Order: sequence, then C-alpha cells, then structure tokens
Amino acid sequence: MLDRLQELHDEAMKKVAEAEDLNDLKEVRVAYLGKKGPITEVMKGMGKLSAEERPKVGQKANEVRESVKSYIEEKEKAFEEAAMLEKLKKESIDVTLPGRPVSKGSRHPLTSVVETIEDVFIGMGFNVAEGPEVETDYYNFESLNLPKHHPARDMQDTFFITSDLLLRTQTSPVQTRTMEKHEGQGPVKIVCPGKVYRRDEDDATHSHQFMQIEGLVVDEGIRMSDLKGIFATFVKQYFGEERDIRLRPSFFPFTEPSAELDISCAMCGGKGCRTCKQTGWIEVLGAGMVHPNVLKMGGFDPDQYSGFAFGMGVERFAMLKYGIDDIRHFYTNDKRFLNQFTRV
Ligand code: 2U9
Repeated sequence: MLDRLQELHDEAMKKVAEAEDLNDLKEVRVAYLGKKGPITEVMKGMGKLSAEERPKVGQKANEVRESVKSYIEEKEKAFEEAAMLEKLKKESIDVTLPGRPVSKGSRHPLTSVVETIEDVFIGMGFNVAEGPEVETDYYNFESLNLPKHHPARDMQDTFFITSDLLLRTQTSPVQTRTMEKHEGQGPVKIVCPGKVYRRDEDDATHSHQFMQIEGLVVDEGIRMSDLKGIFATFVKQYFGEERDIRLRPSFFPFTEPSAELDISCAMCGGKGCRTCKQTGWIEVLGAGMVHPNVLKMGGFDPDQYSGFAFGMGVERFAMLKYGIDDIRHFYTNDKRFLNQFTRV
C-alpha cells in the first residue's frame, strides 16, 4: 500500500508540474484529492491492515495528500500572480501620451446679448431683477391690468399648469413683485431678463420659449421724454452711434400711452430696403407710461408717482445684430452655429 501511495504521489506531482493553468490544477485536485480519488480509495482499505501497518499507511497517505495539496497551492498562487501581472500590464497607462484635446464651451449668444444689454442699462443706473418662471395668474395677468376674460389675454396664448399657475408669458411679474417690495417708495429702476413661454408654433420667427428683457422706472415726475432719452442712449450703445430712433403709437393693457420703438435700418441707412420692408425703420421694442392701475396694484400712488416700462425680445435683438435668419438656431445647439460666437 505504501508503494501504491508513493506511485499515486509521483503521478499527481507530475500532473501538477505539467498543469498549464488554474483549470488544469482544479482537475488534478479533484482527480487525486477528491472524495472519489485514488488516495481516498486506498485509505478506505486500511481497515484490512494490521494494527502495526495501519498508522504507517495513514501517515504516508496524509504526507501524500499534504505534499500534493501544497504543490497545487504553490502553483495556483504562481498562476494567479502571473494573471494579475498580465492584467496590470494591459491596464497600465502611458502617462507620456499626449492628452485628448478638451473642446471648450463658450457663452451662448443669447447669454452674451443679455449681458451686453444689462451692462448698458447698469451704466444708466438700473438694477437687474429676476423672478420665477412658474407664475400665478395674478402676477402674470391681473396685476398688469389684464383681468380674467380680458380680450388682450388672447394676445399671449399661455401654458397653464393649473387654473391659477402658468409658465410666465412675459417677465413683467418680476416688475410687479419688485414694486411690492418697495412698499410704495420710489425710485424703482430695474431691468428684468429671463425666459418666457407662449403657445406658439415654432417657425423661423416664432419660438414657444424665448428670452425677454423688460424694464421699469418708477419715480416722481417720470415723463415720456425720460423713456425716449433712455432709449436713445441704449440704441446708440447697443446698435451703434449712427442709429436714429422713433416712437410710434401702440397699445398695451399695462401702459398708457403706449408706443413702439423703431431704429433706423442699418442695411440701407434709412433709405428703404428688403430688410426694413422699404420703410427705412425696424421695430425693436414696445414701451409706454405705466398704467395707473398697474402702479396702484404694485403699491404705488399714481397721483404721486409715474413711470415708464418697456419690453424686448432678446432673440430679435441678437438676430438683428448678427444677421441670424432663423430663431430656431438658438435652441437646436448645433455647434457649427454656437462656435461662431466664442468671442461675442
Ligand atoms: C409692469 C408695467 C409695465 C412691459 C412692456 C412691452 C411694452 C412690450 C413686447 C416686446 C417684444 C413683448 O417680447 S415681446 O413680444 N413687450 O412691447 N412690454 S411695455 O410693461 C410693463 C411691465 C411691467 C409692472
């Protein structure tokens, strides 16, 4: 039996030596050390041995098992280490390789236009005010002299969230909220930039989401001539010294009297061309003296205070300044479009 065990030992050790991977080792382990393996078989026959032989065979069997087991473990460890080294080699990073270029973002053209316009107004003593895009019916309509069922509400088809909550159709609620904060004390001198929403079909000149900048000045003795003076300065600073302005009568429920501001056409210098539809003028914004009802709802006494307000579409300003022919360019994020404004 001792010879048989030695034979089995030599056989197993040879197989371990020949094993090429962890799988081979597993096979040897199962074949020689498993419950159904030959060493176990030999040990099962020990009952037939004499009392003298039994411990010797038992000891030999244990020595064989231990020897084979430790050789298998040694080789397993070597295979595992080799696999780890191989893995590390594959995963190693060559720190000397040049980096991939990171494409730098830039200011969105609308952001640049808003910032430029803000700067012009800040230069004339205005503050910048912002407010929520989800508004109540009161701030978006009622406080602006647009009670429920007022026909002028149709001018701005609205995204309603509930019967009382909506996506603001203009930034005017910010002005009312600011007036309330002033508690009837002038002066108020603010510009309010922000996103607004209207249920429009998107096309080259309409977008259901766009940017506005509105403004409000409230103080004692504010007149239409103040409005015109501010616009004369603003237009020359934003569009250029050579631009003229004119005011045309208009109507808005929140201003009385109301006007539209035109600037002389840059294409033809006022002579008339396709851009200005042969008129020599291009409409840029709406404005007017704040309606007494609106002053009252903002907490100001219309007998003591007066004010003017205005509103402009930022996309329109950007389109006029950079000759952009389709409003959808601002919202489709085509890098070929956006990259043209990296230094604007
Ligand atoms: C208060 C009082 C008055 C804001 C005004 C306009 C005229 C106007 C349009 C310009 C292009 C909207 O984006 S647009 O379609 N806006 O013509 N907005 S006066 O008047 C106000 C606002 C707030 C408290």
